[in-house]
Amino acid sequence: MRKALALPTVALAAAAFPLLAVSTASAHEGAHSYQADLGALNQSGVQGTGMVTLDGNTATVMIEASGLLAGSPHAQHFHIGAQGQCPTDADDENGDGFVSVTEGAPYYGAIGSSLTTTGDTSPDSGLAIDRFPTAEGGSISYERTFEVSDDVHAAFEDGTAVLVLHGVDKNGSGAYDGDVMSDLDPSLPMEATAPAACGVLETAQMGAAPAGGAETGAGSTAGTENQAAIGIGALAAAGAVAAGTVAYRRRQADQA
Ligand SMILES: [Cu+2]
Repeated sequence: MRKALALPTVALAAAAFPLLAVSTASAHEGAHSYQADLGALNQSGVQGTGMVTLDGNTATVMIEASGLLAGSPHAQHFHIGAQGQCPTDADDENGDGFVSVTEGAPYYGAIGSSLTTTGDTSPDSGLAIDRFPTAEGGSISYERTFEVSDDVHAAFEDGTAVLVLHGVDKNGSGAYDGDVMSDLDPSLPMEATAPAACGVLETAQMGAAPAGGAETGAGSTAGTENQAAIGIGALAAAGAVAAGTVAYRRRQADQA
């Protein structure tokens, strides 16, 4: 009878302890958080925020954006390997009325990761339009955890990672169309691939604040200031990032 009683206790401890271990470890291993404030390109009117937590090469990405062409897919990428800047609408070098992906490349570089909803996230999926978010009501709320390459990781560390969302209804027709064809794929309208929003992924301090504030009295002041500066939305995002990381690790553990 004693064994029958003891077994459930062991099982409960085994189930609970890994979760505690994961949340403690991720705070102390130095996961880094980055944030991009998205600015509109091609007069899209798009606004939004990207948040990325990198733990080694494991990236948890959250994007909230609005003002996009409703009901249409929007390619989204980390661009890397250039100046870590965004172009402006004045960078329409060929005068076709669009700042294109090619014209933006000197600023934000090539695709480092494709922020798809399922499957491959490499540059190979850069135009996998059926695996990018559709902007229901003109908004995108994206979250995914996946592995990035070493060069993407390096770009985050040296400040040259840039978040770019594509797809803009420049002529206001309600669809991707028009006479100008894409510089990336001549079978697609330029509107489908032209950048709609861009933001440089800069280091966010929020990743370290909760641990310091919780452990020491001195840290609580800095933590409060960060919370005020970053805002409630970012804090909610931080919680979701942590939850996503745990969920991801559990999946990894299940597969192992
Ligand atoms: Cu892109």
